[in-house]
Amino acid sequence: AHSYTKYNSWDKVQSWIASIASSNANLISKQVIGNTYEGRPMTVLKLGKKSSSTKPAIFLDCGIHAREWISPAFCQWFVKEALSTYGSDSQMTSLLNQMDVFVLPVFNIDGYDYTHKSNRMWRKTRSRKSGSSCTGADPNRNFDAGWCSMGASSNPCSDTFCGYTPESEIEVKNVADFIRRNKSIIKAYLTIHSYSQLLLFPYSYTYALAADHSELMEVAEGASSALRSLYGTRYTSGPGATTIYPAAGGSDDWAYDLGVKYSYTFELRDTGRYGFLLPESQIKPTCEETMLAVKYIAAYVQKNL
Ligand code: 0X9
Ligand code: ZN
Ligand code: ZN
Repeated sequence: AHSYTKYNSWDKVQSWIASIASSNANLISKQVIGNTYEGRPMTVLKLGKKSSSTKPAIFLDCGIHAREWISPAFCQWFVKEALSTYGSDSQMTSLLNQMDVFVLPVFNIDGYDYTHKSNRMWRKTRSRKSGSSCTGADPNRNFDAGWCSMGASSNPCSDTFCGYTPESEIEVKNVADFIRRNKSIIKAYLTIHSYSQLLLFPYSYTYALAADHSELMEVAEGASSALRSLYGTRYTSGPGATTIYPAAGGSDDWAYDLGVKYSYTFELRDTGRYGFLLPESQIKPTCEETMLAVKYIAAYVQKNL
């Protein structure tokens, strides 16, 4: 059965998506934005109170990298918390009254499924191309942002293979098309990874500072202190290139250059003791503390609409 405190297989996440949407029709609608390479439907949940006018929105995705299991766990937690606190938590109520939150619970579904069935440490998509014996590209090197210029590999066998062209991975194309289509309403882009306890923002494809560097840093610092207030978990904030490493083709840089100012990459727990193999006992505390950071950013965005 599905559990918020376990790492659910794709089959369980998929049936959870169907049931949570059908039992909360007042606050959730869903739309398929395309299929993965292996044909699985990519479903975006739209959370928010229905309104006659178009609402500004936040886009949240999880599971770009297959082995980072705490990430899809967070998106599921976020949906549950949003539904269960709407009407009682004043911030969540006001957020979902005024804005919509688009949630893509698992971005790289084929890879996620593969980590459950074959190779726990798989990172990339599962696409194949004739002429190469290696499978998959790194979806976070496949966006059209300084594509493959640094911190990415053109070797199809590398874990950071940038793909044959920008958006060659159908999952990346589906998400990029969705964000382009909704560009006028999307005010923030949040993407959840693990691990290292970092809150990153553009740029990663260059050492140049983003035009909004100071504001992005201030909001990141506020979000990190909100996160720390619960269990003392320490996060470092900063631009990707200098805070983790330079790496082109990432979703955060792409969204920012498209015009989505509040673009952040979370690297959740831990700092390496368990790494990608974070025990299930840490799902609840990790998600609860991360909620505070996400809600901090959402409140800031809402206040500055
Ligand atoms: O390398 C990545 O894609 C991310 N780290 S991870 O360990 N989860 O793989 C960091 C992404 C930071 N942003 C960009 N490089 N654009
Ligand atoms: Zn990642
Ligand atoms: Zn809670």
